[in-house]
Amino acid sequence: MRQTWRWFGPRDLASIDDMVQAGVEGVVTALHHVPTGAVWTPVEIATRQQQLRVMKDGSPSGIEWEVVESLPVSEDIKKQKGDWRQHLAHYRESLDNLAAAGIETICYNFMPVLDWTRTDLNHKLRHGGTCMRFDYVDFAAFDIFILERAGAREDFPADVVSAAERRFAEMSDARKSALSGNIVFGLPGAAETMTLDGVRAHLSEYDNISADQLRSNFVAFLEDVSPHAEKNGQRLCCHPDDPPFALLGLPRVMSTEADYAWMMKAVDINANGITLCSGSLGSRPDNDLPGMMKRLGDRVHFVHLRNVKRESDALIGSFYEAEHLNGDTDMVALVAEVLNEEARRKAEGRRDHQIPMRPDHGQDILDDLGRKAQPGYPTIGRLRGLAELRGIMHAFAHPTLGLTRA
Ligand code: DNO
Repeated sequence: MRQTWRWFGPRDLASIDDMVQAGVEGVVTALHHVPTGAVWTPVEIATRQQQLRVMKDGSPSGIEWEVVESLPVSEDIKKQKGDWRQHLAHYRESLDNLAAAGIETICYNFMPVLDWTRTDLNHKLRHGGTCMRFDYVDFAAFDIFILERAGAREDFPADVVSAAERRFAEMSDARKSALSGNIVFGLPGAAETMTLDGVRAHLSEYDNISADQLRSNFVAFLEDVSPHAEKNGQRLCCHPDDPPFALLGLPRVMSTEADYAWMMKAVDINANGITLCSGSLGSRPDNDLPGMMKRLGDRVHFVHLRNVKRESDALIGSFYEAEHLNGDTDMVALVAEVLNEEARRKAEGRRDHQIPMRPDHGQDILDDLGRKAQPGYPTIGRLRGLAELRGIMHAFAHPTLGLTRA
């Protein structure tokens, strides 16, 4: 596995020097400042590449931009409205420009309106650190009583609705606005940041878009861009819905193994692949991560290693972001499957036999606390995750265990 690290650009509190000290081998980044739908020009791409190549003292960093996360898909493309055809042309052009700069792995997602969603960004843990959390009752309280979305009540089980009613009655104004902020104002990497009215307007655009319609729009996107990526020697990889279930009445179509199997079949080429995010998928008990890696691995082009702890046995429920080795996903079994897949590809002579992974998210611990990094992206918590994952990889690579690191 290629050990990569997400970097949000020059304003990221984790610097190039930090990444080098962490032993990172490659960088995951994006042109976050370019509006969704616009072309990523060769100049902008080259500027980002240059920024990465130098340390504070001017010496070479030795690390390169290896994965794009994300080249965002516009709402117009998801809805097939407005400028969607032009946005597709821009997407292909951005892929060409990235290919010319030597960048082959491109992550994106197909979640309507909201990207990833949490209700708490600083949930206090017993050890004194903090993590992100998704509280289903808080989310229901937001949807039913703050956003006041028509039909919201019917989308939750009755016990959740009554718990949300009680929760909302006790909520301070400060908590109400923090909760709204956490949910809709955009977490790092999200393409859009919005107001409550903005969300209502976006939601109404999906009134007539069923899950099946969204799937068919998704296939149109894939049919357009993935053969193009294949021709360029690139690999697209779709990030799962986070959390992997429908929110705010919006369709979500990339939440389960069946969704991925369907997507791969819909356009059956290598460039139409997967970002296996163990944290996103892992918040559903019916997603078996090591099994998914085994069965879908042929087209897994990027891996996010992260763990969550589910707080109930229900299919949909609350969860928090656990330590990388401590949640509900068996991380050792998952890493073993990724290494098996790499060995299989190597034996086949595939040039993409090394799969980039990044330690995804991390708890805020030690000096992370109060440092106000991007939510979910503290330096020390992530470094701890990387170190733990690296330990597993290292042990598996040892000849006595019989798995070879590609
Ligand atoms: C959160 C991330 C997401 C992800 C996008 C991919 O940490 O996993 O923001 O980058 O959904 O398109």
